[in-house]
Amino acid sequence: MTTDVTDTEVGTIRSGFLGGGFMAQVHSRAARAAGADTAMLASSSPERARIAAGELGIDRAAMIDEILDGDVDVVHICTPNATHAALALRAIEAGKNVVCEKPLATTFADARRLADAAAARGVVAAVPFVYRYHPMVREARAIVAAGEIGALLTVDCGYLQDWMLRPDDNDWRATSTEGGPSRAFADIGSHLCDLLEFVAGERIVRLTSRTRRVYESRDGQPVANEDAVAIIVELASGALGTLLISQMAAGRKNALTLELHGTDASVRFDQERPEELWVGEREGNRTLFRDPTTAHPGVARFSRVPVGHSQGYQDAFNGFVADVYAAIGGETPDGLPTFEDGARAAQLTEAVLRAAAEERWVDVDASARS
Ligand code: SOE
Repeated sequence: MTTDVTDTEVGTIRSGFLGGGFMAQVHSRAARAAGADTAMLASSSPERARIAAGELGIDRAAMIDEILDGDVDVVHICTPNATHAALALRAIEAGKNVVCEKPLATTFADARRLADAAAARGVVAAVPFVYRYHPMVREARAIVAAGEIGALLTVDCGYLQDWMLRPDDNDWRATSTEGGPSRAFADIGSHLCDLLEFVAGERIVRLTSRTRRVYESRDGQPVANEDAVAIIVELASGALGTLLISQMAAGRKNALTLELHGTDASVRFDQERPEELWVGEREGNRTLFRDPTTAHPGVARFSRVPVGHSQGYQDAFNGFVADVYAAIGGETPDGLPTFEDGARAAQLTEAVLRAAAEERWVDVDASARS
């Protein structure tokens, strides 16, 4: 078990950061925990970069070009959604490894191009679907993969927040120019679908959806995308399920829940209680707690602190960045979310919007072709 995050030191990796907000803070903490030099940060202005570099403990502020063309091994893109595609392509073309915040791009075509460009250039290119790094998510995935729930029948999943509940709650994500055509789904539904497919070990093949925009404007700004999405999904095995995504669910702060029902058992993960995994059976239910000594093979490495000391979101992020840096060092860590997964999320986003607009079932793969 890795009890000391510096065990995952990757030596002298030099990291650059584009953006100076909350996600840049999370990324830079994880980079330092992985033993990297957090060398440079660029933001929307030189002054903003200077302030953010000081607040986040980055060696120095820089201009974007200085980072993309400069002496860094990996670029962390933590800027508004609409800027991701161009910045990620620039970094790939400069031969940099890239960690790009989700959504990777606001269209599937752009996301697909980025995944292909990263593969052609031979750089490590990752997207932080970090909920994969909670140990009890990996335990759920191992239980399903071992056939311990039997054949998957149904799924009941959700991702609920309330930070956009009030009419004056606003954010760059709500505008089409910076946020893109989808907000709630692209921002958090993408996490939910990634985690569902990751744990279930199979893909969503068809879906139908309805979206809802509650306020046409926020804080005097027109709103261009959705607050909530209700989705019915069909997976490759024929399993059926419902997904509810909302950023206006009063009292729900970051309530990502995943429940899978099989012919023998069910499992339920609740991101707000990440140390636990519920297992349900006809003969009775039980709650598993994170414990590397009893975990399934391959799961123990995700425990980063001793049992009984709760692990959380930043620990999951630290595990993700440590795996990115290990991949830069030539390793192939299991379950690393790459630009391929970012492209998948963009493909699902377009399928969800198309199903809602045309009020019909959509074949996910086909929807991306037409
Ligand atoms: C806001 O919805 C947000 O910060 C997302 O952008 C993150 O991806 C999610 O993990 C938490 O909520």
